[in-house]
Amino acid sequence: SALKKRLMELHNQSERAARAMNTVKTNQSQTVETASRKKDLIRSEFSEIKALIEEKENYTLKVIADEEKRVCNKFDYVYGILGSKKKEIQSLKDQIEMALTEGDDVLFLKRAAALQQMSAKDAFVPVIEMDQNLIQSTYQSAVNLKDIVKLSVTQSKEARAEEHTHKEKTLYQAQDTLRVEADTKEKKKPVKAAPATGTPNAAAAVSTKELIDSFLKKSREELLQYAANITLDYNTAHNKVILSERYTRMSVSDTPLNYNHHPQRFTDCSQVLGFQCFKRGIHYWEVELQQNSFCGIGICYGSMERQGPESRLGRNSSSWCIEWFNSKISSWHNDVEKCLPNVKATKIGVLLHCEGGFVIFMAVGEKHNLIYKFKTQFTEALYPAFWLFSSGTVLSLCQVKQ
Ligand SMILES: *[C@@H]1O[C@H](CO)[C@@H](O)[C@H](O)[C@H]1NC(C)=O
Ligand SMILES: *[C@@H]1O[C@H](CO)[C@@H](O)[C@H](O)[C@H]1NC(C)=O
Ligand SMILES: *[C@@H]1O[C@H](CO)[C@@H](O)[C@H](O)[C@H]1NC(C)=O
Ligand SMILES: *[C@@H]1O[C@H](CO)[C@@H](O)[C@H](O)[C@H]1NC(C)=O
Ligand SMILES: CC(=O)N[C@H]1CO[C@H](CO)[C@@H](O)[C@@H]1O
Repeated sequence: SALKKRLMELHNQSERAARAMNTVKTNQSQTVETASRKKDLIRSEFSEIKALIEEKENYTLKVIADEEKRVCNKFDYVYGILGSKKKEIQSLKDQIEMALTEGDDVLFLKRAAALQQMSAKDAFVPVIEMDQNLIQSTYQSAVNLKDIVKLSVTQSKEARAEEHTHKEKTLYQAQDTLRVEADTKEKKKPVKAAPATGTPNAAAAVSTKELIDSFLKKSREELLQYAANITLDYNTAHNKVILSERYTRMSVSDTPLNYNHHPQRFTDCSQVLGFQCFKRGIHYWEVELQQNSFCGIGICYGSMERQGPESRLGRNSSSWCIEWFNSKISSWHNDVEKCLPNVKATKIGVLLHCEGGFVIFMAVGEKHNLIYKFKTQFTEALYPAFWLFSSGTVLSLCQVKQ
């Protein structure tokens, strides 16, 4: 009966295997179903996206077509007028020719007198053209839409890449932790406490505020006393950022440039840093925006990441910036965005006070010139930093004469 028991066991085992097979099959078909449902949902999301874009395309094309029609109608009208004018002139010409063949002198003189009175004015042709502002802004709206789509598509690509590296990092960290634990068990090393970075007290906060206010009251001439000449650091430039005019002008290339590999180079975000860095003192520089649909001006620590979505200005704890995103202006630090009122100025002043622990962004030449101020305790040297996204964006560092 040991054999019977064995048979029982085998019977039970086989039943278990059969059940497991069923589960696998059921789970497989469930997976197929779930995936197919999700794919349908994604398809419908994308067809909605495409419809929205197509609607925008249709609308944009219609704006141009309407303008074309308006101007063509005018051309037709003027052409018609010119046609009847031409007929009028022709008939006058004919009448004069007839009169010249008149044999009877009296009749000729009479006719000539009458014809002298008649005149044909030159036809006036008005200037007719399409509204260039309308055409250009309509085209620009399409370019902006493209930039937004491009930006969000590349960002989700970067986020996916980051997810993978993050998983790897976590794995390494887990291994490191095990190793560290083993070490401490052996050596019983005391754990060092992290240095305290206590919040500044109220008195200090008040004096910082006063200090900032005193800078906001300064005229541009006074600020220029702190002027720093800044040039751009080629080794940090992303391979779509073109540097020109002796490293003071930056723009965006449509095709990747063949910059050599460098550990300081941005690989994912089209950014570049200044060559000069500031650890102490007060520094002021100005940046001219020549086309600012998508760009950012800020400062960062030299230790800021150069890879992955976190290397974008303002998206980490090591950088502070103002960003122009289509028609929106925001401040960014530590991945926190604050929307700001629009500014017309195309020249932006940056005042960095290292010891005071603040950076002020100002609209040069505007009455209320404050765009935004960040207050913090800087712990490392700071570099001027720039993000340039859309093609056509040009930023120039103003060289200050002293
Ligand atoms: C086989 O399964 C039955 C009921 O499912 C149980 O009573 C029995 O003890 C099992 N036999 C063995 C040998 O595992
Ligand atoms: C099948 O699905 C169930 C419930 O979803 C789950 O508990 C089980 O682990 C799955 N089995 C396999 C082999 O994937
Ligand atoms: C856009 O225009 C095309 C052609 O006129 C038309 O077939 C299509 O339905 C329009 N799309 C939308 C979303 O309005
Ligand atoms: C900045 O550069 C300009 C031109 O190269 C020079 O004339 C000026 O003295 C410099 N200013 C400072 C503060 O270094
Ligand atoms: C390098 C760096 O500063 N990384 C930080 C960027 O900011 C996020 C939070 O927004 C931090 O988690 C990162 O450590």
